[in-house]
Amino acid sequence: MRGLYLAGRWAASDGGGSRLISCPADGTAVRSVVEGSAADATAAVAAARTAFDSGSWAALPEKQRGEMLLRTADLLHRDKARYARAEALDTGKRFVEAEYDIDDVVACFRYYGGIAGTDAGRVVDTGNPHAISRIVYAPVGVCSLITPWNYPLLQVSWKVAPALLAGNTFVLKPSELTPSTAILLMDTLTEAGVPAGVANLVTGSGPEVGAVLASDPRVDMVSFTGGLATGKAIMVAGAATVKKVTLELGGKNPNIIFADADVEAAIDYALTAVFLHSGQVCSAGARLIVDAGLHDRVVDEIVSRAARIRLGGPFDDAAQTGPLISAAHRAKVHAYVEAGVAEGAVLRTGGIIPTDGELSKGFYYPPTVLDGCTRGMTVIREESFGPVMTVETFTSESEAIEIANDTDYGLAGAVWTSDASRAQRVAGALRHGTVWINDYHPYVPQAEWGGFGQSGNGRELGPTGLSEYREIKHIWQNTSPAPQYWFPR
Ligand code: TXE
Repeated sequence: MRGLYLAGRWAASDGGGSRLISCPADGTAVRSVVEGSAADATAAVAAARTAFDSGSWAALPEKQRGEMLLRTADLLHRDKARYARAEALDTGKRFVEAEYDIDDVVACFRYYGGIAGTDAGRVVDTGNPHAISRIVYAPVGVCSLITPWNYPLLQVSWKVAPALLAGNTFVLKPSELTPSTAILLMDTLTEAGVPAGVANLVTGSGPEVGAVLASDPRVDMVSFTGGLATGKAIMVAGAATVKKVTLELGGKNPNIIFADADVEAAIDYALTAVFLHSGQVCSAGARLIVDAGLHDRVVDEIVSRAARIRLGGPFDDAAQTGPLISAAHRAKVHAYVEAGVAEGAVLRTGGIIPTDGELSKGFYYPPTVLDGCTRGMTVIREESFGPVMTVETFTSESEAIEIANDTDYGLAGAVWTSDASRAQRVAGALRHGTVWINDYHPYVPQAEWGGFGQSGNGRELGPTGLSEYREIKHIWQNTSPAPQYWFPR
């Protein structure tokens, strides 16, 4: 049984237990993993601290660390089927989607491996001929990396790759629901040459293991992706020792369709925006905001297509999307739908938990459309993180922008229009970290990802995603020191 990887070795838990991981699609047992204890988390932090303080990892030329990331990418590609299978069984998502995810993980490691050694800081022009002033980078130190269950290895890769490139050591805690690919990754990193103690893993729960990783004084930085409430708790826990904290906490993402949009494309993408991976996507376009004049045409068609989406398990070739991650999560999603209806929304399709046949074995929830929504409703304000589309309407561009920005979050959004000026105007006005124009969901590891408002702090991916794992240092050298006698002799 695995789950605890400390100082380059698989270890037994100190006082912890075990957890059976089962597939959300049908409840079949996947594997037993270590349910780590607080003592395990403390030991992992100690291992990462010792490795960091030895100085040897940070002292390697960045290029060499980059080569290890490139090797990691190659090994992940080699073992793609194994990784995708593990990911599909843990999450219940379709195997083919899990394969896409592993491709994205490979791309992330390749990106960070590829930029190694391309930015060593800068020389500052001080105007002083007797001074050399340089800006250089140093690793932050020991990083706690805490990740969720929706895109398990992808979320891990967005943190692990830049953390390693920058010369940090880390303790990774994947979601207790989906630890399998994080366990596999430890062996892959070791095979790629990452030295003992640099990469450490503790599987287990948030309150037990995560809380230690967020508060241990020997941790310099916490990078977290997950829910808003947990993100706030992590900030509080880190405050005692002023840790650097970066957070990605989801969103309530608007998808705006103007009357001049390519309606067929907008409808097609609106479905993917929110129903992909059954809505368990931080950037899911859950809020459809449509021109009032287009409402009936767009919503009728979306409702009819949503009702035909086929649910099924990872290896069901006919399935178009999978289950939710857990019974508890499904209950939460359903409660949001019920709250919406209670607050006046019109349930157009979905909203009923399947109780017959194969689907009754898993945590399935049907694609659901709530029409006639207004801004004060709970289902508009809070993230359901399920296959739930809400529909709001507008009658002017400024109203569309106002509705889309009326959220505590600010992760992502889209605008559909054939008017290039309007597209740029609206994209510029949206207070969201990613804006798609006539598209939804694409991202590349070269471009930053993260949110405004309560969607989080900091950015992942791109050069900024690397900067988050760096301290910035100014080195000043006086090349010909001579007394100044500010204070007389
Ligand atoms: O997340 P948690 P949950 C949102 C989504 C979802 C909600 C709750 O709306 O419904 O969050 O999901 C660890 N100290 N997102 O409860 O608990 C936990 O073990 C340290 C958005 O599953 O935040 C796991 O590893 N760590 C999202 C990780 O935090 C703690 C993706 C995330 O779990 C901890 C997932 C603690 N006290 C959910 N408590 C996104 N941004 O993409 C828990 N954890």
